[in-house]
Amino acid sequence: MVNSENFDKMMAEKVEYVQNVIKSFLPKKENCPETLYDALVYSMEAGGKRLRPILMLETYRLFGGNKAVIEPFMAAIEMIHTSSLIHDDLPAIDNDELRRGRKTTHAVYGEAMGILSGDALLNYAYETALEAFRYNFDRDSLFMAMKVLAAKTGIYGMLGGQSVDVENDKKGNLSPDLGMLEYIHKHKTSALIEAPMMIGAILAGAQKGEISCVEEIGGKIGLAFQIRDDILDVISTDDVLGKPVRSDAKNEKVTYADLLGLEAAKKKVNDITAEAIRLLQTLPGENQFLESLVENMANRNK
Ligand code: GRG
Repeated sequence: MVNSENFDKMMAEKVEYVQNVIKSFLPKKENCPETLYDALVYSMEAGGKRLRPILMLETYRLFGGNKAVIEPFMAAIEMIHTSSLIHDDLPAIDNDELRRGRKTTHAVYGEAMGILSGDALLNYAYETALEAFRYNFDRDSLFMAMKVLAAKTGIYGMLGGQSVDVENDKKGNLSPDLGMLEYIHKHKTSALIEAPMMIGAILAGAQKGEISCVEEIGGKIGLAFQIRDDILDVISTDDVLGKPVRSDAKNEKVTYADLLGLEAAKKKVNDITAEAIRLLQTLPGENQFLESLVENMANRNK
């Protein structure tokens, strides 16, 4: 593990590097309708922790990867994640007006532009990832990475989980229990943690069994991350989180904190995280920063 002072310094450097990578892949202003361009850039430059591209990069490094071919995928995963946040905030879903410390995209540009910029960013993510085929790199690995990116985002991943989530509330006809909640979290949230880590492993040339292990690790990190998100929704403030707290209560969502109680939910986050780190340590290679990042994600305050 990296000590906390070094961790903060390393994290700041990595975020800066990721920001530059993202910037270099953003659409060009020319030929892009002006408001659509503004809305896209507004949402992508709003900040955010940039965890998914960093998890991708660090898993890539764990397996010895050191080429620029990872960069279009790093930008693409953040575009997909950001598009999901834009849509998640829409009036039809969570109806939130604050995200990443500023007004949500639909609150600034209107609902129609919120829908369209989310769609445009999702599509542009694939245009961006396909840029990797311009590099002199193994085509089978690129194809496998594209497949993971698409599948983990789609109906068998994030979108599938989110569609069950919108029915999972106290007013709906589903009766959410821990099993259903785990399904939702594993798809809605874990899928977009599994994807970047698997893509990092694939592009670094990891073996099939190692990629499966990385998928399992990503699943655990994602589940812990979402339970922590549910806890923060109860115990934090709008200012610290940069998004509205008590959003789950407002939308009558059932969460782990509801079903287990806060203390048991916190214990679950710690137990799953310990298991994820143990599994990471079974993989060849070593990445102390990655282990610290996983630990930090479980204890995060925002
Ligand atoms: C348009 C692709 C697309 C999807 C729409 C709305 C939706 C389907 C999916 C929502 C998925 C979602 C919001 C899951 C919650 C995951 C979560 C806890 C996100 C917050 O991630 P952070 O904390 O955010 O990493 P920052 O702002 O730091 O990047």
